[in-house]
Amino acid sequence: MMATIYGVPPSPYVRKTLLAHAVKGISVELKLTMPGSDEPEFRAASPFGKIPAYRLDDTTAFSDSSVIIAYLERTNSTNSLYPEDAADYAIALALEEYSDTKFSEVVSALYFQRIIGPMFFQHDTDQARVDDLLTNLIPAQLDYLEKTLGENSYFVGNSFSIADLSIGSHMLSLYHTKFDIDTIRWPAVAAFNDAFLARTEVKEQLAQELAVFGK
Ligand SMILES: N[C@@H](CCC(=O)N[C@@H](CS)C(=O)NCC(=O)O)C(=O)O
Repeated sequence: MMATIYGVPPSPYVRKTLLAHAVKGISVELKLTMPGSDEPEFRAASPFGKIPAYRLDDTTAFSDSSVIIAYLERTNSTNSLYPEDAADYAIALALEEYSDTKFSEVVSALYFQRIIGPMFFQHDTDQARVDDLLTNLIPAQLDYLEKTLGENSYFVGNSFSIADLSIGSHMLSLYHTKFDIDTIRWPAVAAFNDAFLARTEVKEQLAQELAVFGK
């Protein structure tokens, strides 16, 4: 039986979950659901109305992108997203956690100000907030990511992991905002971003999102 994801593709956490399925070559049904929807079937999977939520069958459902992807890995080890080495595994999880909280906080704020707010909530842009995000808050996180990547192409070890998937998923929000990743200040982050955008499943995901935005 095919599992169901509740959510909308431009949510960074739904995006991350859809991409994990694509990386592993697992089909999944997407049931378009807005955050906060009070649809009972969705709320049974996500009591607080957050997307993504996930349903395996009539009786088993749960939410949170990290949880869904951890489940997926247990059921299908193809293209594993978690490093084998215990220390690398911990570091990858720590970067996923960082990305889904601290990095997401500033990126999602700009994404809301520039794209989601005006498009879906008739929200007027707060220019002072945008300026602070562009000049201070986002650059500080890109400095951290640049230092973390160093000379490497992946955040942990020599292969694509949950850390790259999570950071890349939020970078795709940044891509929508047209934030310019300065290649002089952040060469490794810019190269990581280009490589992420060049992945087949990311290109397909992006096309799906642009369709939602009517672009
Ligand atoms: N930790 C969660 C975060 C999910 C999340 O915050 N989703 C947002 C949409 S991008 C949401 O549903 N927000 C509505 C809310 O918080 O009530 C995950 O990884 O899935």
